[in-house]
Amino acid sequence: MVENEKDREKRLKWFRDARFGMFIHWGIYSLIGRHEYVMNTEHMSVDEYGKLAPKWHPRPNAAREWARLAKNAGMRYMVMTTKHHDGFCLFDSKVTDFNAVNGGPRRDLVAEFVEAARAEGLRVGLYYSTMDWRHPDGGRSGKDAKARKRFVSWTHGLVREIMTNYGKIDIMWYDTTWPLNAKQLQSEKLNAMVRKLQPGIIINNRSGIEEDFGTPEQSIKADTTGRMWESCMTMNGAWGYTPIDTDWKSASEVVRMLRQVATGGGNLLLNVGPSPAGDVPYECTAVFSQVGQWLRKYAPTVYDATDHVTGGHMICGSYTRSGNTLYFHCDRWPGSKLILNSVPGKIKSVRLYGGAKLRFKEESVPRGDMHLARATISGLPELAPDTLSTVIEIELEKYKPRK
Ligand code: H79
Repeated sequence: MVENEKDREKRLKWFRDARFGMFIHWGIYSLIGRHEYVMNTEHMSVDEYGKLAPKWHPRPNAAREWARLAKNAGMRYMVMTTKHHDGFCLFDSKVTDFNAVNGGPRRDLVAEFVEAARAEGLRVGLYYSTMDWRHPDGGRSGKDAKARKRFVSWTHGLVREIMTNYGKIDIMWYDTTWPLNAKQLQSEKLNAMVRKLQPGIIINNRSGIEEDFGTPEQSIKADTTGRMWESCMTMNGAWGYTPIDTDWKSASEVVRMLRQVATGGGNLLLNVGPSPAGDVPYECTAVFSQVGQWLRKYAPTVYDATDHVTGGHMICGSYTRSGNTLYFHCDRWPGSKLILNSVPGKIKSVRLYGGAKLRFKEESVPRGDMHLARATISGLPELAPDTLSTVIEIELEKYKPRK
């Protein structure tokens, strides 16, 4: 049955409102600590790589700490890798032996994850990469029809397991289909099965079919067609545990990314690569707690404010908007006076978000045969009240979208 737009929007409602989620990349690659691609980048054979599995002994229920961190950071959902390109399944499986219950952990890590996220009231997504470096048919299925038949049936079997064994799942997060296209992978049939097993589920666009939402990776790029989107970003440069990469994002960078996704009506799925034991790197926990603290004050300026506000480029920051209220997020504090160009409407009042009213002056600056609008807000504190980002709330008489 074809779903109409209204029903799709109903299904997507919680996701559109979620704004912020935690991505978890965890697997036997975490033991090496050099990126989740290590099997590929260091040319490890299937046998050599497989020897890692029995060596993995993560702490029981490590996911509970991740879920508490996520909740405290203001995140509303979590997505975890159930199988990355290396083929190791973090869940109990009858389809493959290469799984967490059969060796190493000897526990179903997906079950632990789902239980932990639910306990914190978070929505749950499962990541599954249909690319597979281990399965003998994984690579050759691109050209060999017999291999493809086996590999596609194997893949559908694994997806069936994760969509069957853990109760309600909110997001199906596919990754790379290489070497197959959607037709070869029979993605239409695959996703029909997923929707039958999980009515109400939201599916990303990486099974080769557009489905419910777009997934810009390592970039924040709004979809301006109204289609839902979610940017996934790493905290350092890798998804899997890579402590040698110390180029961590700061709390202000995360707050800025949140404002950027809010402006474009999308979500931020921010990644954590836990250690083999299941510990979240300190550099992440520190940033998450600062972001959470900021969000407790400024939540409405990013969760409930969307819509692209087209103002001229400004060095101090940028807007989100809710109705006739603009929120100017100061990435760089201007000192006692803030000058805004091209405010989209006549200003009624200005205040520090959650604080004192501020003076303002509106001018029309002649330029050739045009008049350019400039607003000067004064009486600001010399130093930024909030170091991560201070928001100035501007109430307009009526928001006038600029072309
Ligand atoms: O799971 C994460 C990535 O492993 C996966 N998608 C996210 C969510 C992904 N698969 N493929 N790609 C991303 C693009 C591949 C980039 C690569 Fe590379 C460039 C692979 C080899 C060169 C980056 C640099 C990874 C290894 C070295």
